[in-house]
Parts: sequence; C-alpha cells; structure tokens
Amino acid sequence: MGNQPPESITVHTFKLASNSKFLTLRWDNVAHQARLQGVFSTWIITDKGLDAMFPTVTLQFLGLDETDQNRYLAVTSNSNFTAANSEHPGALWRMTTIDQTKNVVTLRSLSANAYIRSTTNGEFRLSTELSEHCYFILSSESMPLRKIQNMRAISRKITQIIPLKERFDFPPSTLQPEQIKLYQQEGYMICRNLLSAEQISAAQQLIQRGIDLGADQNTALFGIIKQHWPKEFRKAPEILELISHSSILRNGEALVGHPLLVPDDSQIALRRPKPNGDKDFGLAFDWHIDAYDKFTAARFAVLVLVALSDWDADNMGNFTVFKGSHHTVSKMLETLSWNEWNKAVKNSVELNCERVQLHARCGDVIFAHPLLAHDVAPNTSDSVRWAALYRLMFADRSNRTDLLHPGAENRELND
Ligand SMILES: O=C(O)CCC(=O)C(=O)O
Repeated sequence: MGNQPPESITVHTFKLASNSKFLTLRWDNVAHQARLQGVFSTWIITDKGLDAMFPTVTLQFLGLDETDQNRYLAVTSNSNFTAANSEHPGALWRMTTIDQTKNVVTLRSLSANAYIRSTTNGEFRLSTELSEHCYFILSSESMPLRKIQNMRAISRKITQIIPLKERFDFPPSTLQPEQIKLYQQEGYMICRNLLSAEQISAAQQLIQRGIDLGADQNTALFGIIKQHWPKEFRKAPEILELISHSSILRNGEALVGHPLLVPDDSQIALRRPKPNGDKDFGLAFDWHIDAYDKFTAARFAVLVLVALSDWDADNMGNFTVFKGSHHTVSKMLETLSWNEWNKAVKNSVELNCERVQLHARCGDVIFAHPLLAHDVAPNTSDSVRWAALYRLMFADRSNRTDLLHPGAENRELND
C-alpha cells in the first residue's frame, strides 16, 4: 500500500450559541452570520501546536479551489477580518473550550489579542472582553472527499456569479482617551488631517459637478425647506468613502463606545451667503437636535460633518453647537412630556449653554453627539459653505439607550 490520499477529512462548523447562526465568510471577505450551513461556513481546523495547553489553530474555509491560498480567516493589523493565506500574521486563533459537554468554544485572535464576537446586525467584530456573544457550538464531522469536491465545485460557481472581493481595511482610530473624555463632556470634537488631499479633491469635484448640473434643488415639506441632492451624489463613493476609507469610522466608534455601520447615505449641505444675515437653513428655530422625536432621539450614534470648504471665521454658514447641551437635552427628554418637549424646541428655550460657531478648514471633521443642540450660522461671507454630513448608525441598535444618558456611556470600545 502506497501513500493513499485520505478518503475523508474532518470538517467543522462554528454555530453561535446565542442565535444558532454560522460563522461564515462572505463574498466581500467579511466574517458574517449565515442561517444555513454551506461551503463558506465549513472550516478545516489545522492545529499549529504553538502551545500544548491551549491549541493554536488556523481556520481554513472549505470553499473554492484547494490551490487558492487565501482561504484562511485572518485579522488585519487594523482589527478587520479578511481572507488570507495561512502565513498571514492574523491567521492564528486560540480555540478554548468553555463547556465540554455542549462543545462550546471561543476563538481568540493571537495577533489582536481579542475574541471574535457577534453583533446583532449579522456581522462579527473583535472584543477584548469575553461575553455570551463570543460563544460558538463547535460541530465536527468526517466528510468524504467526494462530497468536499462537489461542495467546492458549487462554491466556484457561486464565486463566478459573486466574486470574492478585497475588503477595505478600515484604518484604526486616531483618538486619545483625553479627546474621548472631552467629547463626552462637550458633546462634539473637531479632528484634523484624517483625509488625504486626493479624497477631499474627489469629493469637491463631485459636488461641483452637481452644482453645475443644478442637482442641489430645494424641496419644501410642511413649510420646511430642505436642500435635496439626488442619490447619485449623496451615495457616490467619493462622498461615502470619506468615512470608510479614513479613520472617521473608527474614531466614531471610539467616541460612541460601540461598533457602527459603514454609512450608505449622506447629506450634502451647502449654505449660501445671505447678506441680510438670514441663515440658509429650513428650520427657523435657534437650535435643534436631529431626529428630535422623544422616541427617535439618538436613533443614530454620532453626527459627522466633513468640511469641504474653508469656513474659519464667524458667519460663514458655520455648523454651530451649544457646548455640553447633550446633557441638558437628555434631562429634558427624560422629564418633559411630549408636548412640553415639542414646545421647548419650537420656542427655542434657553439651554444655558455656550453657543459656538465652529471654525473649520477644508477636510476638517466634526463629530457631534446625537443629543447635542446645534444650528447653522448665517453666511454673510462671499462664498458658499460646503459640507457633507453623515449620521452613523449602531451595528447593535440596542446600544442606543446608552446615548440617551450621556455620561453613563461605555468609556472604552470593547466590540
Ligand atoms: O449644515 C449644517 O451645518 C447643519 C445642518 C443641520 O443641522 C441639519 O441638517 O440638521
């Protein structure tokens, strides 16, 4: 008998203990939760044997051709998931058994020193803390090679229709703990140098094209005039990638203390000069919060504004904040009835917070708490103010309640 190839291989699935969904690799190389078991959620575990007590393993998904090296679950140095070869520094995982009778295990990335955990939006993230979101039920079966070959043939067909693509490696947060603390106190912060000159210029060119085509039309609803840009501008990669292809996304997460979703829409906001000192904004109030309904407040996690022109003096259509007002607004939402709150907003009641017209240079990024009262300053300059705004949503919607009580939010991003 020569060296016969094995007739079967032991394969594994990782099913989340919390919702019975499988750890799967998606077409865009995101580790995500799938309802059904398939080739992309069936894994070959290879023991790397770096530590006899706690097995260090690589996780190779079954799908695709054997010759394709990039079939290993790995974590990048920016803590994002990717499909890589087995030599990738983030491809080593420590598998620890939590409950032997039920085969419950956790997976800890050796390079990131953090556990893989599920989020309620169907993705996975890393967490430095162990919680029930990190528990998987490990199932193992011996699978005949013939079956594996059939499964691979199917997966090749799938990837012909939806090719596996590179996932962008979101850059890490640039924020220091003191900055996060100040944001929690004041409800806003300005970050500089997060965007490249090319990114800023691409976004500006897109907006200029829109202006040339007359895309920035005003619409009126119930007497409120809104500047409305068509989807092809609001959702253009030049605008949306300002968030995902810079540290803005992870800075937002660091400020909020929870994972956020990559935005799929934006608000392009031009504020035109009005020499009579009127502001170029539909709302007549002196302050407002976005989604100010008692039930929708903080439905998004953080407001992000990217300045796309210079407005570095007062009265240039500046984004204007009421320093620390997120604390006051939080109390108002808690204590006032729906009618009282509505009246308070409509009458622009005194918040007893300093009103600050923020000064920004092109490319500066402002982060604001969803309960922070804000306004648009008049523009008596001779140039239009350009900005793009984003309302970043939680990956886990249940985290919203944290933000309704500023001061009680997580101090650290654990997800
Ligand atoms: O354009 C701005 O500076 C702010 C706009 C704003 O407050 C809003 O759209 O709610």
